[in-house]
Amino acid sequence: MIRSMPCEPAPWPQGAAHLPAALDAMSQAALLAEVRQIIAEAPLYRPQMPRSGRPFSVLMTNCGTLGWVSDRSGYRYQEAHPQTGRRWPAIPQSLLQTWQRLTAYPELPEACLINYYAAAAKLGSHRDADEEDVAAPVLSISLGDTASFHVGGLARGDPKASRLLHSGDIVILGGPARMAYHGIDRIEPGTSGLLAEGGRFNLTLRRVHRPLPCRPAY
Ligand SMILES: O=C(O)CCC(=O)C(=O)O
Ligand SMILES: [Mn+2]
Repeated sequence: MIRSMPCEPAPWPQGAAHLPAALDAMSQAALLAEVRQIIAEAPLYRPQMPRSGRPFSVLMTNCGTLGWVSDRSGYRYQEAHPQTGRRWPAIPQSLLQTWQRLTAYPELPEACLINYYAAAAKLGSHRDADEEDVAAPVLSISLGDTASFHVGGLARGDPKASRLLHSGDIVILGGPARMAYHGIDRIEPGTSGLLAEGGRFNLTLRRVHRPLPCRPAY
């Protein structure tokens, strides 16, 4: 029996964009060096699920004026690393420029969540829903091993479409897809030589607060 192979990836909802190879090899290496510096100041740690305290399979840290954290008391943004108590390092200029180049949003992101996926790590289907400003898109960058990423609709049970995200790819969830369910189903170990230790980093840039309304100039 001859089975036809799909030529096109399954369509994503309007507002969800996959930009393959958005960063070339040099930009990926430069960004990775910046991520390593951030981790030296703000070490990766293992977050816990609200209430149960069950550990995430993904390790996390942040840069920016705010960082996203999760522990027994819930999900939230805070100004300091939960273990060191120090403020998060600044978001690198290169990431702010990527945001400005690829989003039409007039304000800069305040938070950059850095996830590290070892071979067996995954991230269950969820919405990025802890931000006050949902007019701003979420922009995320993949570095390292390939990952299978799904996007669904606004309800958990809506159909999902998966794509492989390679090192240097960027995903934007904005407009009607800003609150879409999404997640990482698996990592494909050994598919990238970028990280000496293997695995995958994902950097998610988010605007948290709504921009302040313009004040009249008296
Ligand atoms: O790793 C990814 O590509 C997605 C990460 C994500 O959705 C998140 O951290 O909220
Ligand atoms: Mn997310």
